[in-house]
Amino acid sequence: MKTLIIIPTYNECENIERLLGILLAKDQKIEVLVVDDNSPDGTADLVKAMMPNDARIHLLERPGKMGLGSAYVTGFKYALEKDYEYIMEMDADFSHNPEDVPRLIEAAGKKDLVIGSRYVTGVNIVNWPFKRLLISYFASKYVRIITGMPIKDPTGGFKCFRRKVLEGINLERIMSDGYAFQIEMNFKAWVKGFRIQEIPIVFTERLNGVSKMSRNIVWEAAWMVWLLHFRKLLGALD
Ligand SMILES: Nc1nc2c(ncn2[C@@H]2O[C@H](COP(=O)(O)OP(=O)(O)OP(=O)(O)O)[C@@H](O)[C@H]2O)c(=O)[nH]1
Ligand SMILES: [Mg+2]
Repeated sequence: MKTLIIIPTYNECENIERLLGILLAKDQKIEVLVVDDNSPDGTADLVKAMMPNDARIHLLERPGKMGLGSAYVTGFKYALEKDYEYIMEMDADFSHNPEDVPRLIEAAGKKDLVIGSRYVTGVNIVNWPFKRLLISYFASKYVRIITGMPIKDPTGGFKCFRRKVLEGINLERIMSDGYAFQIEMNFKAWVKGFRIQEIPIVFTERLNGVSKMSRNIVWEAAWMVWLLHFRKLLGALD
């Protein structure tokens, strides 16, 4: 059964080649899909240069920076058109350790959605300023209290979905883009009764390249949890 690792990129020229090399060397059943938003630093060109050497590298190019959530939705649709059983989300900046990929896939063999979690065993984050850590940690608690969803790291972006989860969620109706995108996917999977498991990972702040995340994605997440909660109560979650 094949795995597709979806990697959204925006200016990741310092990371992408090395990351793809490591991932593809792990297992022949692993393929990668880079969803690049016309990165000015030429990330897509580096991927294209690698493609003739390995048929397991795929690339979707979008005309401009359109956000993380829509990049993943595009990647999910691509995966569902093909025969992938395991579909993963992963950042390009090595915050997610490629060495953890086999563990996530293995766990997904027995579950429907596996989340690489920073908060199962204490706080596993390297190199974050204390303030950012506090925001993330309490945001996770806030999400849990309002939605009732029993997930300790609802905003984490290192995940493995079984195909049926993505088939069971209406991808046209995904509303959010930043941290809220992760919450929304988890919430919709949870409401549908899919089995979710968190496994511990260590998250390391990026060493190369710059962050693309803005302040307002925190606010998007803050109100999105209420929207999701009330839609569920009204039976209007789709
Ligand atoms: N295609 C696409 N990829 C994006 C976009 N925004 C971010 N990314 C990618 O999504 C992943 C996560 O973005 P980051 O900038 O690392 O966000 P973050 O991890 O919250 O921020 P840092 O802690 O600073 O790394 C990276 O692989 C980015 O290149 C976007 O608009 N489009
Ligand atoms: Mg990052």
